[in-house]
Amino acid sequence: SVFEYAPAPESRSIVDIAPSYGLFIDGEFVEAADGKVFKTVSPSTEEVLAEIAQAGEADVDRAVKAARKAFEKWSALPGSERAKYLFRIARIIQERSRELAVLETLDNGKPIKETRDADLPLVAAHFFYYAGWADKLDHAGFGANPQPLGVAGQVIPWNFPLLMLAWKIAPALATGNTVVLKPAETTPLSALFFADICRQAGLPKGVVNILPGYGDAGAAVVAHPDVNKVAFTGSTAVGKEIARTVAGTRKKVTLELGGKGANIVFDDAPVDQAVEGIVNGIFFNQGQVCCAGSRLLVQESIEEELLESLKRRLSTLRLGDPLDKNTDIGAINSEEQLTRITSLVEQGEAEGAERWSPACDIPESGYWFAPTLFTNVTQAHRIARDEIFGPVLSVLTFRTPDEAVAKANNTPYGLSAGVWTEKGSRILAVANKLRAGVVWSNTFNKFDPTSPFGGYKESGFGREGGRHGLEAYLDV
Ligand code: TXE
Repeated sequence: SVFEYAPAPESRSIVDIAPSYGLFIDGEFVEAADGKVFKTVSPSTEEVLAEIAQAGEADVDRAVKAARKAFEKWSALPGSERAKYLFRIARIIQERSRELAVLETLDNGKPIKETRDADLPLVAAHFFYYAGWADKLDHAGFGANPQPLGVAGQVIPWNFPLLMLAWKIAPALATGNTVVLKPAETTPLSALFFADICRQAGLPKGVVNILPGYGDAGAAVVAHPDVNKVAFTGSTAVGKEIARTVAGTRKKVTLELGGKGANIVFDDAPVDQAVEGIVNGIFFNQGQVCCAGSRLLVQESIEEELLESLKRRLSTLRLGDPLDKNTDIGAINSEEQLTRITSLVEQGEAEGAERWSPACDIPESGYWFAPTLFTNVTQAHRIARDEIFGPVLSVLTFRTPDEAVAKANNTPYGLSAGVWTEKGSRILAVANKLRAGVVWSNTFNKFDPTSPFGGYKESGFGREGGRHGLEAYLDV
């Protein structure tokens, strides 16, 4: 029975990383067809963590075939049976969450405080939530007997490796689809650990296949003729390429892309609370968050007071070893990302914005970027327009609510926004005018599996999470 749960053997103690890992295809860890491997490093030390089999086109084909075969039986199971597997996966994630949190922190560079208190609880919550839907799809408002699509090809990024996996895999399995998932090249470890959890949960072979590799492997998953649905989270440029690939096929697609979220602070906002929200909005996960509040729009009359308290607060942030539970700011995920952040910040300075960072010791090895604040920013500056995806906040001001809304919406993106004010009527009036998939009020970066998440405009289309997240995996 799937309810016979055996705890993890003692040997699998925290941070027991093997020297090499295979691809996970049809329930087995295997080498890549062409024998290729790549290395994953710890961004905080640059130490090699493990060697990983690198998927290519032949492996994608093999995985899709396994997923297709598994689909016949998996989709025919009663929803209540699929739910048991998902509940079991959720429980094992909880049981093994310390190992997973450490692994994620090592491979990604984010603080253990975040993996332990945010990523892992949300990952488990996602599986619990969608497990609950598996036998209630008839009641989801989609009509009687909604049907799964088939094989879902899923490509995910490195900023929330395991959480993005959960957002993709949990609804796919609950609805009776099978999965071929490609994790990001810089963060394959937690997805491979998850593959092991699937085995531990007794999930039938081929229902979940995990193919670490680079963009070419992602492109092969997207293009495979026997993939019925594509789900992608990543850059807007790759999202557009994927949209072009699936155009003219019968594949369904959901895209969750970049953002340039505005955090709007009105003069009646509780300043201390707003400062916490601003810090959380842009420094959580080193700002490598699609819905980050990367633009602060502050009402002119309180600019000085707010910036003063913000700078004071930034001076208390602790940057360093992500495994230290007191660390607030960890490492940037990769050298490439660090280069991208650095070059945009240099452009900000070159365009005349004023750069400020608190004093902080940057470790000698690893990829680091100090929390950074830009004032004297105009809407034309690149740091006000481009997604930086790093711990960099651009501050702009406004006088009236209409001006705040106009500036907030002045971006090709539309993923998130925040509104800080004591006035309930203003929250509703402003939120309804913001072209963003999520608007938080007097808080920021609050996530919940019951709530749909996704973008307007170039931030993508389709929703993940909540009842809406089921829609992307069903024919109704
Ligand atoms: O993303 P990519 P990168 C944004 C953020 C960041 C920038 C670049 O602004 O600075 O994108 O990051 C796979 N077909 N976001 O280069 O390349 C790739 O292997 C199919 C926002 O890391 O989009 C990885 O698994 N797949 C974002 C995944 O796509 C392809 C999160 C994401 O990588 C592919 C990440 C292709 N042609 C970056 N090329 C968010 N929305 O949260 C690459 N991939």
